[in-house]
Amino acid sequence: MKKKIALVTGSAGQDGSYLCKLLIDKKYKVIAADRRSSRNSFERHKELGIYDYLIYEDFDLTDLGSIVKLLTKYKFDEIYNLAGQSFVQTSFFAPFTTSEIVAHGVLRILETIRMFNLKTKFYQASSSEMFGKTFSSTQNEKTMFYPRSPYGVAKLYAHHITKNYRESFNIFACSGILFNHESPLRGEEFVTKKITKHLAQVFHGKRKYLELGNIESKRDWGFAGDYVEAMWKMLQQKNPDDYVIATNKIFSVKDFVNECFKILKIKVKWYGSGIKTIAKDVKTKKILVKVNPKFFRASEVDYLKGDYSKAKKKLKWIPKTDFKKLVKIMLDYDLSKEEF
Ligand code: GDR
Repeated sequence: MKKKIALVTGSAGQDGSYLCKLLIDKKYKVIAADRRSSRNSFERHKELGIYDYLIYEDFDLTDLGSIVKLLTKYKFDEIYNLAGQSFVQTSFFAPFTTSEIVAHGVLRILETIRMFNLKTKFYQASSSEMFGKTFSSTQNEKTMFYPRSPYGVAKLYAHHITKNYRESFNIFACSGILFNHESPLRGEEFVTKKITKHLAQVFHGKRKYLELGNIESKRDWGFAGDYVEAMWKMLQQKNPDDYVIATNKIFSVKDFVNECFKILKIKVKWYGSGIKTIAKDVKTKKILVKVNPKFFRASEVDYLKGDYSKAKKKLKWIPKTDFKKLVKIMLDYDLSKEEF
């Protein structure tokens, strides 16, 4: 049987790496496309043992020529667009760049598919950040959007334009509205990885304390490895559609920190509130966590909890990794990395 060909943009990132592995395991020919500057040394691909199985191509979402060149070079069966500026905080300092990549980048791909009448299926990485200042206790595909950052606004444009091209030009285009998804391969700018890495360093005596922003913020945290399976499943359906992918459980940033201390068997006590919050080791009295206003955002998303019942029903997808297990695999990974 002929191998399916898939394109993964942003392949060097956390999701890109897990998705490439999943597609390789499913015997796809996988084209891994990244901006030259984000390619680094493909550490994540090496970590997952897929480096030698991928075909690497340069790709830039801000450059229409680069998109046309790549999309017409291969006959893709599936395109997964995971590239982009994915850090919410950065989007407040680089709103134009963020919009160019996150919003117009998607339009460039869709226009290329339309103009060249490409028979590919298309997956767009939408985000729970689009719900932002939500008024609903859980968010699903029908919940109103209220983005709270240039990143969230740009993602919302991309979400709507994907739907618009699906409806206007009959393109098989799906959006996965993914809630926060983490793993040992998560970038260090995101809070979960920062916590596990910095606490592993504290544990091994390489760092005095962990500094955080808003620790009261609540998220629905899942495992990236589970979530890429949902992406693939979306493109295997008869009809294109949009799906929320989440765990339907919420925990605060502080809960995440406390879970780490539990695993480390360090008893801590929290003192103060807001920017004056600290956590001290009960035994040694040393400060192990401090809140620093530097890490607060211009406007915050306080609470996100995803209702994934549509994905459960139609895709037969459920998250396999719960919060405790997720924290454990991330912390164990960093404890072993930081040991020497
Ligand atoms: P988020 O993830 O913005 O939800 O977007 P992030 O991990 O950056 O923040 C989660 C929450 O933690 C609070 N926080 C801190 N965040 C960071 N990064 N660093 C800190 O020191 C810190 N202290 C507290 C934040 O204020 C926030 O409330 C992620 C990204 O992966 C997006 O690309 C993706 O679309 C969404 O998840 C779903």
